[in-house]
Amino acid sequence: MTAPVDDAPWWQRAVFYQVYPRSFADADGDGVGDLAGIRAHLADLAWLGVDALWISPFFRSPMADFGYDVSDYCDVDPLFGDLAAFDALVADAHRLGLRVIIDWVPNHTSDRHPWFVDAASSRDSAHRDWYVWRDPEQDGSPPNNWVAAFDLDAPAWTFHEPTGQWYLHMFESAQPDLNWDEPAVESAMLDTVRFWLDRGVDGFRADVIHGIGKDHALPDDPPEVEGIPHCALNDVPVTHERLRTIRTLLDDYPDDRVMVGEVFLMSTDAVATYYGHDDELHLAFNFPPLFAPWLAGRWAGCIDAARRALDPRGAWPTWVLSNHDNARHRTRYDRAAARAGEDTATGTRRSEARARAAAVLLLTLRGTPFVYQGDELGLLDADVPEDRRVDPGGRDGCRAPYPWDGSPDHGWATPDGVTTWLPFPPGADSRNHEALAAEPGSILHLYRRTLALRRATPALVLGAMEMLGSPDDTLAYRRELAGDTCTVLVNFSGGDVDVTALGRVGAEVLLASDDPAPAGGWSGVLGPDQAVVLRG
Ligand code: ISL
Repeated sequence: MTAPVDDAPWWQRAVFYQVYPRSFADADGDGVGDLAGIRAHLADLAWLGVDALWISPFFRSPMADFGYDVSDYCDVDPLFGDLAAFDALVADAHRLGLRVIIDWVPNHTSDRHPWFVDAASSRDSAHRDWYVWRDPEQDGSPPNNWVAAFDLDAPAWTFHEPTGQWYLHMFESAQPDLNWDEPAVESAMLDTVRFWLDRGVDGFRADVIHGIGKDHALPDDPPEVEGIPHCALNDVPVTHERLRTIRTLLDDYPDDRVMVGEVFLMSTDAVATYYGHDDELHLAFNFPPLFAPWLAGRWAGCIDAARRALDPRGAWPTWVLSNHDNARHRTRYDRAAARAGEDTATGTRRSEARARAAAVLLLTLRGTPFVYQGDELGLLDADVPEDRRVDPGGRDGCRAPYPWDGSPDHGWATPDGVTTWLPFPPGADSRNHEALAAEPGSILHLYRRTLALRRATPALVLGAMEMLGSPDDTLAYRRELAGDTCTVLVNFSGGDVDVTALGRVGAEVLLASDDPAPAGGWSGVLGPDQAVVLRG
């Protein structure tokens, strides 16, 4: 029975692949990736077997936050190409069956956006109210205690001498927050959405979308907020109204355009509210798994929290292990293990095995997975020497250029004297796309096999998910759709674990994270950091 699969919107069935355009592929040899570079490698992504790309910002930008400071929402920064290059990319992607979503940055603009330049020109300017301005307190201090995301010692406010007021910025001072209470802001930002929908994009990843509503009173934050800067909370009802307006706009277009929102709240219950009642975000990132260590208990908790928060709303989960803002999961797991006393020899052996098992976990949970570029090569974060660090948020390591081959410039065609904007990740001479594509046992092929298995197995895509009791340090779950079932077992420990009690000895092994061609029935014992998918 295939009807439920065909009926479900594409974004529930899809595996997304996040492209960070500065670091994916470079067609013009300036050491920074570009749209033509992405286009030249679309066939590699189709070969891998992902369904859709999310491309991080490529809009005009002074690059204070590497594109998340936008100075023109409706144009391509010359560093990345032009609108024609974007159109060509989308046309080729669609020909290959790949969908394309792009980043939308609605919370803030660049301070060089013409709107802010005008807003800062005088208190009476036409765009003054498009941003959040406040008078100083009596002692001259900022209006409240909010701190900026990348420097928790600095206020989220910058004093603008010429006009004598503070302006709000959740991030860098070069990223002033838009004031969505001003109707003209909402309508101008909706126009930017229409602009790209009309150009044929399949949807958007919306940056810190929960920021578009803010409490008018701008109250002080409580002293302790878990893991995030205080002003990132912004959990107010008006945001949901605005999301409903955005949703209506998207749903009025044909072909199921999607919006996946970055709701940077550490509570899955809170994130769930941003799906509304199937009338706000189609999808929302859920970040606790992005910070979860490689521990079965923590993962069981994340899975349970997502089910409890999302299922009653009929909301569809998302799963993310890595992105451009955080250390890659392989690096995170290795660091945590080293802190816990794992020795180097064991760590080296387990590192790759953990990355492989995590891939199988990511791609078999119920929900839409997002693969961060390079995770399919098992990349580690680059070691970026101090004199090459560029990001104000300290996130350079996970943004290292993608190594395409084993040549000295790893396929980046940089002329003599030009270096890539960041150094390559460790071991790129052998850990690169070309080398791993030539090796059937590589992690790249494991991703490809798992993606192929997903496509061939509707239960893994849309099936219900039931957790099965399993020994300590392991997770076991069954996926089921219309009578088709398969079972996923994951071992989070560095030793063998006997799972015979699950009664699956002899079952057909559809996939094993450490073995390209598992033959015969399952033994009932999970190897160290091994994940397997069994039929039935
Ligand atoms: O990067 C972080 C931690 O190092 C996060 O707190 C991050 O700031 C948060 O996820 C919001 O991220 C998004 O908006 C930022 C931009 O710098 C990030 O790259 C983007 O993903 C501001 O636009």
